[in-house]
Formats: sequence, C-alpha cells, structure tokens
Amino acid sequence: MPKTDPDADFDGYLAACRTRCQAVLLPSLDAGHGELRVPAGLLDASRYPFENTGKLVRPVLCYAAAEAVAGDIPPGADHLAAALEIIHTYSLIHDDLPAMDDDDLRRGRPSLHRAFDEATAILVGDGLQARAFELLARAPDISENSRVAAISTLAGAAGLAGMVGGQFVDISAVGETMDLEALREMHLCKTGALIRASVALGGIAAGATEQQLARLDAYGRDIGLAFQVVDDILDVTGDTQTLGKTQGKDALADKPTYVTLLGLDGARAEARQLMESGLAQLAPFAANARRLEQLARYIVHRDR
Ligand code: GRG
Repeated sequence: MPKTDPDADFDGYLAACRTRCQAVLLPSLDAGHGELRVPAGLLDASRYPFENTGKLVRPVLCYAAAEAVAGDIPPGADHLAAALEIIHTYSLIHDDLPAMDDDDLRRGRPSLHRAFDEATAILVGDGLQARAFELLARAPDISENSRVAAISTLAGAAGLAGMVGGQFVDISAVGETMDLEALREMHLCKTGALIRASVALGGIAAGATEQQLARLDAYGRDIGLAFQVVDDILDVTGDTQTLGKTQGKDALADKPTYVTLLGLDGARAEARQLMESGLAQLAPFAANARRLEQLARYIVHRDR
C-alpha cells in the first residue's frame, strides 16, 4: 500500500479550506444592491487587502472545529469562516494605521493607508466590519439560533472586551513594564479572542453540544495564546520578506512581549506547553479532531 505523506495531506486540507472560504468571501465584497451602492474608489480599496491573502488561519480553524464535531464540514460553516477573515482583515488595516502600529507593509505589499490614504483605510476597516456581520446575518444552512449565537460570539470577541480592548491595552503598554499575567490577559483579548471565536463558530455551525463547545473553547483559548507567543518569537527570529510585514517592530516600539519576558527559549517552551494543553482538550472528539490537532502544530511551528 503506498504511504501517504501527512504533511502533503495537511497542505491539501489548508488549500481546500482556503479556496472554500474565498469562494464566499470574495463575492461578498460586492457593490451593494438597489439604491445603496459602494462608491467605486471605496470598492477597489475594500478588495485590495484580499488580493494578497494571508494564511487564513481563522477560517481554517472554524472549518476544522466544525469537522471535529460533525465529522465533515457542514455548508453552514462557509459564511462564518468568511466573516471571521473579514473581521481579522479589518483589524490588520486599522492596526497598521499611523495612530496604531504605524506599519507600511502588510502581506508583502504597502499597507492599505499607504496604497490609498489614511481616511480610506479607516473607512474600509469600518465598512468591512459591518460587512462581516451582514454576512453572518444572511448565513444560509444554519438554524436561527446558531446564526444568533455566531453573531453574538463574534461581536463579543471583536469588541470592547475582546480584540479592541486588547489593542487598547497594547497601545497603552508601549514603554511600560508588564508582568507575564498582564501580558497573557492582554493577548487573550487582542489576538486570542478572535482565534477562540473562530473555533467556537465552527462548533456552532456544526450544532455542537454545550460540552463540546466548552472543550473547543478551552482548545481555542490555548491555541489563541500560542499563536501570539509564536508571533512574538517570529518578530525576533523571522525576516520581513517571509513574514510579509516589518520584522522587529516590537523591539523598536519598546513593547513588552513573550520574548522580552521569557527569553526566546522560554517563549518557545510556553508555546509548546500551550499547544499540549490545547491538544489535551481534543480527546473526546477522537479522530474527528485530526485537523484541529494538525492546526495546533502548524500554528506553533509556522515560520510566518
Ligand atoms: C477600531 C481603531 C480600531 C481598532 C481595532 C486594530 C484592532 C482594534 C485590533 C488589532 C488586533 C491585532 C492586529 C492583533 C494582531 C493579531 C495578529 C498576530 C495578527 C497577525 O495575524 P496572521 O498571522 O496574519 O494570521 P495573516 O496575514 O496570515 O492573515
């Protein structure tokens, strides 16, 4: 019997999930309907950040979580996965603004406010955020209860007590000292909340039980934090070309990170420990959690 290559198999899975998400996401960036139309210049700017896609980790986590529950990916997961990527992309656009991280490079190209202008970048971010929730509200193939649960979960994760709150603490922390617990709390919100919601939305799309959702949530919490630990490591060890964003920004901005607090080896150990803890949550899903397991390893061992 020919041996299958597990890495090639996972690469194929990533590619299939990305294609599936894009098939819903890209057409959703349309010019509107009836009398309410997106102005041409704004439409071009809104599509720009999706021309060079990122890793689409959040949609793939959503699909993999749905698969852990249902055994395969239900069609109801597609709009949820696309909405997650749209919210993530809006956050990157705003994160790059001069008032935030002030970064000229994103996904290997000029960031949106550089390619267009600052006011356009703010408006595109705002518009994308609304478009993501429009997509969720119109999601087919899921029950009304699941649709409302998905909207509520994503709004909570993206909002004041989630990603935006974490960003606020991050910006306020520049030049300040922060202990590990405070850093963890900040990243649970800033990066972790959306990743955690990605896993939850997959469970919701697949009709997970409360117990299954709790397991997925614990996995998502650990993996979300692990993602940020690795992001901090790559900011030190990566290179700008591979990352597609400016390497070394954290040190330049004098930001507290997992590497400044734990050192490189300590940060690597922290990422591994979070991965193991996340993997331990998957036992009840047995073989259906294979993709979530591979994703946890991918997140921790990635180079961009
Ligand atoms: C409303 C003004 C305003 C701000 C919104 C900007 C913001 C609040 C929050 C930003 C949160 C943020 C940018 C977190 C960083 C998370 C992170 C590690 C991003 C990199 O994600 P990847 O590696 O990127 O998945 P790709 O390019 O692969 O999609």
